[in-house]
Order: sequence, then structure tokens, then C-alpha cells
Amino acid sequence: MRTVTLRLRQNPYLSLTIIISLVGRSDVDTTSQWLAPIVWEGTFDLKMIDSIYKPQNITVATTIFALGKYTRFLKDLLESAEKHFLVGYRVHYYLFTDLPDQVPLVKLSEGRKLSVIKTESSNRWQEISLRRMERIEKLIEEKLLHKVDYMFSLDVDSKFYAHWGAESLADLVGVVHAWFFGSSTQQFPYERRPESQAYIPYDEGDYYYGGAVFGGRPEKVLKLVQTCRKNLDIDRANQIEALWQEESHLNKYFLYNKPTKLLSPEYLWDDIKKRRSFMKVVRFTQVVKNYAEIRPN
Ligand code: UD2
Repeated sequence: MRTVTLRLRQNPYLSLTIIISLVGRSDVDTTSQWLAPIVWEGTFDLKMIDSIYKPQNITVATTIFALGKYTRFLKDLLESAEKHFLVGYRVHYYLFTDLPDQVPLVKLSEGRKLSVIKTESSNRWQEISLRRMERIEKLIEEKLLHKVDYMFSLDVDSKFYAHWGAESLADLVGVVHAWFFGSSTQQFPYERRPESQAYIPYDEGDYYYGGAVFGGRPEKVLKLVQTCRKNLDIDRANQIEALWQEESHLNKYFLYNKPTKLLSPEYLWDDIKKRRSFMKVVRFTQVVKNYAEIRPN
């Protein structure tokens, strides 16, 4: 944002301040074809956004799954979230784990809390990842609907590096996957087998979304997770697993139920990915992990 202030001094009693705020970016798309904002550094006025959301005293639920060896990511994720994630807002972390004893003690700021939900693990990492949908569905129905204002689901093998605030809030939110930003839709790793409920034909598509971050109003997210869970159930009955598990189903959902706000790859970068010139800031990234060592199989 560029702010130009002109002061007219001719009349000592009249100091006219003209503020011209130029908000925008010309190097990247800042709206989708359906006119949903794509949030990038330089496209929002944080003061104004906070002046809208702060007085509403909103609560944002945040689901995190840490099963098996993935509990090792919790400390960094939670400590960095307390520094950068919706600072000054009420945040309720819902942490699903099979190992509650390994949840680190992290000092939370005022208005923020953490609930641990004991969860059964699985010996297949794919199952752990995709079963998040049904678990989030149950949580929304039992605890979030009509009780919290917004929610996010975040991958645990991640870390915040910079501000992530209320500019990210909307009815239905998806994040543009860092590895496929700017690729043609034909290159997207959508599920291409018609036998799967996540199937997307080559002549369709707009963005490829990361499964690591999605959110919105609980009633909107409920529709999303319910649909994905039902489609995952059908796939399971037909003995087919989509290429990228629930991420494939999420992409199918977003294709026909458009997010009302898209977060740019600033909100889901990857530690092993070279920083690109359009990335003015990295807010949240996937940390490097040794898949073979950390996954159950
Ligand atoms: C991608 C997606 C991820 C998910 C997955 C599906 C991004 C950046 N990541 O990541 O969201 O869609 O593909 O294949 O979009 N988990 C555990 N314990 C385990 C295994 C997984 O707790 O043993 C949880 C944990 O919260 C983790 C998430 O499941 O963050 C996704 O698993 P992953 O990070 O291993 O999947 P990955 O890196 O392939």
C-alpha cells in the first residue's frame, strides 16, 4: 500500500489532508475469474480490516492433527502461531492426537485456548490424512456450529513466519498450492480417473488448492467436509483412493463450490521451494520432513 499525504498550508485554520491510498499489485492476479479476492501482501489495509473484525470479538477455531511421529511438529507450529496467527483475536485450537502426553506446553496469549481430542491412529498415513474430513465434520456438528465465527484446518508439519490475520477470513477459504501456482490446469495433479468421486476431466479446472489449509464459516466448512467425507466413503467402497487423498476431493469440491476468498501461496509456501519474486512475504510454510522416517509405513 502507498499512502500520499498532501497538506495545504495557505490557511492556518484549514489544514486539509488528502490521503490517497493506492492498494494493489500488478504482478499477480488479485481476483479470481468469479471475483473472489486473492490475498497477497499489498492488497489489503490491515488497519481497516482490524477495525471491522476486532469490535466483533470473533472466535476462530483451528483444527490440527498430530498423530504418531507428527507430534514433533507441534511445538514449532503452536509457538509460531502465537507470534503470527490471528494475533489479538480469540483462537481455539482443537488438537487431534493419539499421544496426548506428547502435546508440548506452549504459553498461549489471552483469549486463546487449546483442547486435546484423543484420536485413534492408523497404520496407513493416507488414512490419517483423509480421515481428517470426518473428524472435522463431527467436531463442527458437536462443538463449532453456531458457537464460533470462523475456522481453519491446518497441516501440523508447518510453521508461521509472518503475519496471518483477519484478512484471511471469509465464508469459504482455499489456499493456492505453491507448487502449482501459474501452471496450466492440465498440469494440475487433479484425480483423472473417472472411477473416483474426485475425478476432474482435463478440460475443467481453475486453481489447484493445497489440502494443508482450508477454512471459512463453520456452516460452509461443514458442507465441504461432509461432501468430501461422503465421496471418500464411496471411493473406499469402490476400492479406489484418489491420487492426493482428501486434497483431491477438496479440489473437486472447490471446483463446483467456489471459495469466496483465495489465499495466495504466501499462506502455504514450502521450505524446500525457492523463493519467487512475487512472494513479498512467506507467512506459513510446510517444513522439510523425511517422509520415509516419519510416516507409519
Ligand atoms: C499433502 C497436503 C496435505 C494432505 C496430503 C494428502 C499440502 C501442503 N499438503 O501433504 O494437506 O492433503 O497431501 O496426501 O497441501 N498426519 C499425521 N500423522 C501421520 C500422517 C499425517 O498426523 O502419520 C496428518 C498431519 O496433520 C499432516 C497431515 O496429516 O500435516 C497431512 O499429511 P502429510 O503432511 O504427510 O501429507 P503431505 O505432506 O503429502
